[in-house]
Amino acid sequence: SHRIPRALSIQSHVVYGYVGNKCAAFILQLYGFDVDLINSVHFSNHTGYKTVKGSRLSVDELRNIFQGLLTNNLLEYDYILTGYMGSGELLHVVAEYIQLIKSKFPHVKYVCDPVIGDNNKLYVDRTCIDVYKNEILPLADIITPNDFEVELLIDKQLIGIQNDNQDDIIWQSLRCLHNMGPSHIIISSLSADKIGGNRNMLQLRASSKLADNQYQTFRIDFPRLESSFTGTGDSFSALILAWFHKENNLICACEKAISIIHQILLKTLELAKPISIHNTCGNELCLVESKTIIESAKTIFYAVLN
Ligand code: PLP
Ligand code: PXL
Repeated sequence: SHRIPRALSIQSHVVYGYVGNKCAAFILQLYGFDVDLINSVHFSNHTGYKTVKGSRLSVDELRNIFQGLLTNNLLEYDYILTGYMGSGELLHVVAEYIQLIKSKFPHVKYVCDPVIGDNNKLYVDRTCIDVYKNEILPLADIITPNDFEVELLIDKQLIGIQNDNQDDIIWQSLRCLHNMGPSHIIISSLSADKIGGNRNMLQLRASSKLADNQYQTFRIDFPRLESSFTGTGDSFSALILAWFHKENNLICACEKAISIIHQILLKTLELAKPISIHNTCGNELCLVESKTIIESAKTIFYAVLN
Protein backbone atom coordinates (compact mmCIF):
# COMPACT_ATOMS: atom_id res chain seq x y z
CA SER A 1 0.00 0.00 0.00
CA HIS A 2 1.13 3.56 -0.57
CA ARG A 3 -0.34 5.17 2.49
CA ILE A 4 1.98 7.20 4.67
CA PRO A 5 3.40 5.53 7.80
CA ARG A 6 1.20 5.77 10.87
CA ALA A 7 2.61 6.13 14.38
CA LEU A 8 1.02 6.15 17.83
CA SER A 9 3.03 8.15 20.38
CA ILE A 10 2.22 7.87 24.08
CA GLN A 11 4.15 10.46 26.09
CA SER A 12 3.90 13.72 28.05
CA HIS A 13 2.16 16.79 26.72
CA VAL A 14 3.28 20.20 27.93
CA VAL A 15 1.45 23.41 27.00
CA TYR A 16 4.61 25.50 27.05
CA GLY A 17 7.87 24.15 25.72
CA TYR A 18 9.19 20.96 24.17
CA VAL A 19 9.29 17.55 25.82
CA GLY A 20 7.50 14.27 25.11
CA ASN A 21 4.78 14.41 22.49
CA LYS A 22 5.56 18.05 21.66
CA CYS A 23 8.93 16.82 20.33
CA ALA A 24 7.72 13.58 18.79
CA ALA A 25 4.76 15.12 16.94
CA PHE A 26 6.83 17.86 15.30
CA ILE A 27 9.68 15.58 14.27
CA LEU A 28 7.55 12.70 12.98
CA GLN A 29 5.17 15.01 11.09
CA LEU A 30 8.12 16.79 9.48
CA TYR A 31 9.26 13.40 8.17
CA GLY A 32 5.83 12.61 6.75
CA PHE A 33 4.35 10.38 9.43
CA ASP A 34 0.71 10.43 10.38
CA VAL A 35 1.03 10.70 14.16
CA ASP A 36 -1.66 9.92 16.73
CA LEU A 37 -0.99 11.20 20.25
CA ILE A 38 -2.00 9.92 23.66
CA ASN A 39 -0.89 12.30 26.39
CA SER A 40 0.27 10.52 29.56
CA VAL A 41 0.29 13.88 31.34
CA HIS A 42 -1.12 17.28 30.41
CA PHE A 43 1.12 19.76 32.23
CA SER A 44 1.64 23.50 31.98
CA ASN A 45 5.39 22.93 31.44
CA HIS A 46 8.06 20.33 32.17
CA THR A 47 8.94 19.48 35.76
CA GLY A 48 12.17 21.49 35.80
CA TYR A 49 10.22 24.70 36.39
CA LYS A 50 9.43 26.14 39.81
CA THR A 51 5.73 25.28 39.40
CA VAL A 52 4.01 22.54 37.43
CA LYS A 53 0.22 22.49 37.06
CA GLY A 54 -1.95 20.01 35.23
CA SER A 55 -3.08 16.45 35.37
CA ARG A 56 -2.06 12.88 34.74
CA LEU A 57 -4.00 10.45 32.61
CA SER A 58 -5.88 7.93 34.73
CA VAL A 59 -5.97 4.22 34.02
CA ASP A 60 -9.69 4.45 33.20
CA GLU A 61 -9.15 7.35 30.80
CA LEU A 62 -6.38 5.44 29.03
CA ARG A 63 -8.52 2.30 28.74
CA ASN A 64 -11.40 4.38 27.42
CA ILE A 65 -9.28 6.02 24.75
CA PHE A 66 -7.92 2.64 23.60
CA GLN A 67 -11.44 1.15 23.64
CA GLY A 68 -12.71 4.00 21.44
CA LEU A 69 -9.91 3.47 18.94
CA LEU A 70 -10.42 -0.30 19.02
CA THR A 71 -14.19 -0.10 18.49
CA ASN A 72 -13.73 2.14 15.45
CA ASN A 73 -10.92 -0.07 14.08
CA LEU A 74 -8.44 2.76 14.34
CA LEU A 75 -5.60 0.87 16.03
CA GLU A 76 -3.89 0.21 12.72
CA TYR A 77 -0.34 1.44 13.25
CA ASP A 78 3.06 0.83 11.72
CA TYR A 79 4.92 2.23 14.73
CA ILE A 80 4.32 2.73 18.42
CA LEU A 81 6.49 5.08 20.49
CA THR A 82 6.34 5.40 24.26
CA GLY A 83 8.14 7.68 26.70
CA TYR A 84 7.31 9.04 30.12
CA MET A 85 4.29 7.20 31.59
CA GLY A 86 4.76 7.74 35.33
CA SER A 87 3.11 4.68 36.85
CA GLY A 88 3.19 0.93 36.52
CA GLU A 89 -0.58 0.67 36.22
CA LEU A 90 -0.66 2.97 33.16
CA LEU A 91 2.25 1.04 31.63
CA HIS A 92 0.37 -2.19 32.25
CA VAL A 93 -2.57 -0.95 30.15
CA VAL A 94 -0.16 0.22 27.45
CA ALA A 95 1.39 -3.26 27.36
CA GLU A 96 -2.02 -4.89 27.07
CA TYR A 97 -3.01 -2.80 24.03
CA ILE A 98 0.39 -3.01 22.34
CA GLN A 99 0.07 -6.77 22.58
CA LEU A 100 -3.36 -6.53 20.98
CA ILE A 101 -2.09 -4.24 18.19
CA LYS A 102 0.88 -6.55 17.54
CA SER A 103 -1.36 -9.60 17.35
CA LYS A 104 -3.53 -7.92 14.69
CA PHE A 105 -0.67 -6.23 12.81
CA PRO A 106 2.50 -8.27 13.27
CA HIS A 107 4.61 -5.83 11.22
CA VAL A 108 4.19 -3.05 13.81
CA LYS A 109 7.47 -1.84 15.36
CA TYR A 110 7.54 -0.61 18.94
CA VAL A 111 10.15 1.95 19.97
CA CYS A 112 10.29 2.26 23.76
CA ASP A 113 12.14 4.81 25.86
CA PRO A 114 11.92 3.01 29.24
CA VAL A 115 11.76 6.22 31.27
CA ILE A 116 12.55 5.46 34.91
CA GLY A 117 15.12 8.00 36.04
CA ASP A 118 18.62 9.37 35.63
CA ASN A 119 21.69 10.02 37.78
CA ASN A 120 20.49 7.64 40.50
CA LYS A 121 17.13 9.41 40.86
CA LEU A 122 13.76 7.93 39.95
CA TYR A 123 11.26 10.22 38.27
CA VAL A 124 8.49 7.66 37.96
CA ASP A 125 7.09 5.42 40.64
CA ARG A 126 8.87 2.18 41.40
CA THR A 127 6.03 0.09 40.07
CA CYS A 128 7.20 0.98 36.55
CA ILE A 129 10.35 -1.11 36.84
CA ASP A 130 8.72 -4.53 37.01
CA VAL A 131 6.19 -3.68 34.32
CA TYR A 132 8.98 -2.61 31.98
CA LYS A 133 10.89 -5.82 32.71
CA ASN A 134 8.02 -8.28 32.52
CA GLU A 135 5.44 -6.77 30.19
CA ILE A 136 6.94 -4.00 28.07
CA LEU A 137 10.43 -5.21 27.07
CA PRO A 138 9.10 -8.50 25.65
CA LEU A 139 7.01 -6.39 23.23
CA ALA A 140 9.63 -3.75 22.39
CA ASP A 141 11.68 -3.81 19.18
CA ILE A 142 13.97 -0.86 19.93
CA ILE A 143 14.72 0.53 23.40
CA THR A 144 16.62 3.67 24.36
CA PRO A 145 17.52 3.41 28.06
CA ASN A 146 20.12 5.61 29.78
CA ASP A 147 22.81 3.90 31.87
CA PHE A 148 20.84 4.19 35.13
CA GLU A 149 17.83 2.60 33.44
CA VAL A 150 20.00 -0.23 32.11
CA GLU A 151 21.10 -1.02 35.66
CA LEU A 152 17.53 -1.06 36.96
CA LEU A 153 16.23 -3.23 34.13
CA ILE A 154 18.80 -6.00 34.17
CA ASP A 155 19.38 -8.73 36.65
CA LYS A 156 22.93 -7.96 37.70
CA GLN A 157 23.54 -11.52 38.87
CA LEU A 158 23.55 -12.55 35.23
CA ILE A 159 26.70 -10.52 34.66
CA GLY A 160 29.89 -11.99 36.03
CA ILE A 161 30.44 -10.12 39.29
CA GLN A 162 34.15 -10.82 39.07
CA ASN A 163 34.26 -8.73 35.93
CA ASP A 164 35.35 -5.18 36.67
CA ASN A 165 36.06 -4.00 33.16
CA GLN A 166 33.47 -1.22 32.65
CA ASP A 167 33.54 -1.73 28.93
CA ASP A 168 32.72 -5.44 29.15
CA ILE A 169 30.00 -4.78 31.71
CA ILE A 170 28.23 -2.39 29.35
CA TRP A 171 28.30 -4.82 26.42
CA GLN A 172 27.15 -7.67 28.67
CA SER A 173 24.31 -5.50 29.97
CA LEU A 174 23.15 -4.94 26.42
CA ARG A 175 23.21 -8.70 25.86
CA CYS A 176 21.06 -9.16 28.95
CA LEU A 177 18.55 -6.64 27.64
CA HIS A 178 18.38 -8.48 24.28
CA ASN A 179 17.43 -11.60 26.18
CA MET A 180 14.50 -9.70 27.71
CA GLY A 181 13.00 -8.99 24.26
CA PRO A 182 14.26 -6.05 22.19
CA SER A 183 16.26 -6.67 19.00
CA HIS A 184 17.84 -3.22 19.15
CA ILE A 185 19.22 -1.39 22.17
CA ILE A 186 20.64 2.11 22.23
CA ILE A 187 22.24 3.89 25.16
CA SER A 188 22.27 7.37 23.72
CA SER A 189 24.78 9.11 25.95
CA LEU A 190 27.27 7.47 28.23
CA SER A 191 29.47 9.83 30.10
CA ALA A 192 32.98 9.09 28.88
CA ASP A 193 34.48 9.48 32.38
CA LYS A 194 32.60 6.32 33.38
CA ILE A 195 34.47 4.42 30.72
CA GLY A 196 37.85 6.03 31.11
CA GLY A 197 37.65 8.41 28.17
CA ASN A 198 37.80 12.13 27.50
CA ARG A 199 35.56 14.12 29.86
CA ASN A 200 34.45 16.40 27.06
CA MET A 201 33.07 13.54 25.04
CA LEU A 202 29.95 11.40 25.25
CA GLN A 203 29.37 8.00 23.72
CA LEU A 204 26.37 6.35 22.20
CA ARG A 205 26.53 2.57 22.46
CA ALA A 206 24.18 0.28 20.66
CA SER A 207 23.59 -3.32 19.78
CA SER A 208 21.48 -5.05 17.15
CA LYS A 209 20.56 -8.70 17.26
CA LEU A 210 21.24 -10.16 13.82
CA ALA A 211 20.44 -13.82 14.51
CA ASP A 212 20.48 -16.22 17.44
CA ASN A 213 23.59 -15.41 19.41
CA GLN A 214 24.82 -13.00 16.75
CA TYR A 215 24.99 -9.31 17.55
CA GLN A 216 26.36 -6.19 15.91
CA THR A 217 27.64 -3.68 18.44
CA PHE A 218 28.96 -0.20 17.78
CA ARG A 219 29.60 3.18 19.34
CA ILE A 220 29.45 6.80 18.25
CA ASP A 221 31.63 9.44 19.95
CA PHE A 222 30.37 13.00 20.09
CA PRO A 223 31.24 16.14 22.08
CA ARG A 224 29.41 17.03 25.29
CA LEU A 225 27.84 20.49 25.36
CA GLU A 226 28.20 22.33 28.65
CA SER A 227 24.57 23.14 29.24
CA SER A 228 21.48 21.27 30.36
CA PHE A 229 18.60 20.59 28.04
CA THR A 230 15.24 18.92 28.35
CA GLY A 231 13.50 17.02 25.63
CA THR A 232 16.67 15.68 24.06
CA GLY A 233 15.85 12.06 24.95
CA ASP A 234 12.33 12.43 23.58
CA SER A 235 13.57 14.01 20.36
CA PHE A 236 16.19 11.29 20.08
CA SER A 237 13.68 8.43 20.26
CA ALA A 238 11.45 10.08 17.62
CA LEU A 239 14.46 10.56 15.33
CA ILE A 240 15.45 6.91 15.81
CA LEU A 241 11.94 5.80 14.85
CA ALA A 242 11.88 7.98 11.74
CA TRP A 243 15.36 7.00 10.52
CA PHE A 244 14.93 3.34 11.31
CA HIS A 245 11.82 3.47 9.14
CA LYS A 246 13.68 5.17 6.28
CA GLU A 247 16.87 3.09 6.36
CA ASN A 248 15.94 -0.13 8.19
CA ASN A 249 19.41 -0.02 9.74
CA LEU A 250 20.27 0.81 13.34
CA ILE A 251 23.73 2.22 12.62
CA CYS A 252 22.44 4.72 10.13
CA ALA A 253 19.49 5.62 12.39
CA CYS A 254 21.86 6.30 15.30
CA GLU A 255 24.26 8.36 13.17
CA LYS A 256 21.39 10.50 11.91
CA ALA A 257 19.70 10.88 15.31
CA ILE A 258 22.82 11.80 17.26
CA SER A 259 24.04 14.16 14.51
CA ILE A 260 20.68 15.94 14.30
CA ILE A 261 20.34 16.23 18.09
CA HIS A 262 23.79 17.81 18.30
CA GLN A 263 22.90 20.37 15.62
CA ILE A 264 19.57 21.16 17.34
CA LEU A 265 21.44 21.79 20.61
CA LEU A 266 23.93 24.08 18.86
CA LYS A 267 21.04 25.99 17.31
CA THR A 268 19.33 26.18 20.72
CA LEU A 269 22.50 27.59 22.32
CA GLU A 270 22.95 30.05 19.47
CA LEU A 271 19.42 31.39 19.90
CA ALA A 272 19.33 31.24 23.73
CA LYS A 273 18.71 34.56 25.37
CA PRO A 274 21.60 35.52 27.67
CA ILE A 275 19.15 35.95 30.56
CA SER A 276 16.08 33.87 29.98
CA ILE A 277 13.00 35.20 31.73
CA HIS A 278 11.30 31.83 31.41
CA ASN A 279 13.86 29.22 32.36
CA THR A 280 16.02 28.76 35.32
CA CYS A 281 16.32 25.10 34.51
CA GLY A 282 17.94 24.55 31.18
CA ASN A 283 16.99 25.62 27.71
CA GLU A 284 13.83 24.65 25.90
CA LEU A 285 14.87 23.10 22.59
CA CYS A 286 14.51 25.43 19.61
CA LEU A 287 12.81 22.71 17.58
CA VAL A 288 10.81 24.83 15.16
CA GLU A 289 13.90 26.89 14.42
CA SER A 290 15.69 23.60 13.69
CA LYS A 291 13.23 22.55 10.97
CA THR A 292 15.87 22.72 8.22
CA ILE A 293 18.40 20.84 10.35
CA ILE A 294 15.91 18.00 10.86
CA GLU A 295 14.94 17.91 7.18
CA SER A 296 18.44 18.07 5.73
CA ALA A 297 19.67 15.49 8.27
CA LYS A 298 23.38 15.91 7.74
CA THR A 299 25.43 13.12 9.30
CA ILE A 300 28.33 14.63 11.26
CA PHE A 301 29.19 11.76 13.61
CA TYR A 302 29.93 8.23 12.42
CA ALA A 303 29.68 4.85 14.09
CA VAL A 304 32.67 2.72 14.98
CA LEU A 305 31.98 -1.01 14.79
CA ASN A 306 33.22 -3.31 17.56
N1 PLP B 1 13.38 14.49 33.79
C1 PLP B 1 12.13 14.34 34.22
C2 PLP B 1 11.65 15.08 35.43
C3 PLP B 1 11.26 13.50 33.55
O1 PLP B 1 10.01 13.35 33.96
C4 PLP B 1 11.73 12.83 32.41
C5 PLP B 1 10.83 12.02 31.68
O2 PLP B 1 10.93 11.72 30.56
C6 PLP B 1 13.04 12.97 31.98
C7 PLP B 1 13.84 13.83 32.70
C8 PLP B 1 13.58 12.18 30.83
O3 PLP B 1 14.39 12.88 30.00
P1 PLP B 1 15.30 12.18 28.88
O4 PLP B 1 14.48 11.08 28.27
O5 PLP B 1 15.58 13.33 27.97
O6 PLP B 1 16.52 11.67 29.60
O1 PXL C 1 11.70 14.47 28.52
C1 PXL C 1 11.56 14.90 29.59
C2 PXL C 1 10.23 15.06 30.26
C3 PXL C 1 9.10 14.35 29.92
N1 PXL C 1 7.94 14.51 30.56
C4 PXL C 1 7.84 15.38 31.57
C5 PXL C 1 8.94 16.11 31.96
C6 PXL C 1 10.17 15.94 31.29
C7 PXL C 1 11.36 16.66 31.70
O2 PXL C 1 11.41 17.37 32.63
O3 PXL C 1 8.85 16.97 32.98
C8 PXL C 1 6.53 15.53 32.26
